[in-house]
Amino acid sequence: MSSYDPNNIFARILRGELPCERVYEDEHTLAFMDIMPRADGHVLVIPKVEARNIFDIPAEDLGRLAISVQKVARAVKAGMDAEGLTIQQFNESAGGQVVFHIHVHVLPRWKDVPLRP
Ligand code: DGP
Repeated sequence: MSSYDPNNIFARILRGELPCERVYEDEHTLAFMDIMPRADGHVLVIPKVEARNIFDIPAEDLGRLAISVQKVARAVKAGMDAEGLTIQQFNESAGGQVVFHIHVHVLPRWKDVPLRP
């Protein structure tokens, strides 16, 4: 299995080396606006633990991440007045992952409005 690269973009955001538009933070997780939004209000939720993707994140941290995703999902749905929500999470290049620090996409949705590519 591939290893964790501590210089990936989200690790650098966590260390404060790169800026982000922060929308939620607690002891274990951080949520911020996606720089290439595929929907208005597109948020990313990440754990603070060093984990590449679903294959190496410890179960306890995955649970904490899920709890934050639910909090962010509820806030984003209300804040954006969305009709629904899509949650996506990609693993390894073949699975569509580009940034190799595990993250969850929270995408507000409206009927008949497709996600942008
Ligand atoms: P993926 O690994 O396929 O889930 O895609 C990575 C996502 O991260 C993509 O939607 C764009 C976003 N992204 C990439 N670089 C940055 C960045 O520097 N800042 C922010 N806020 N988002 C980024």
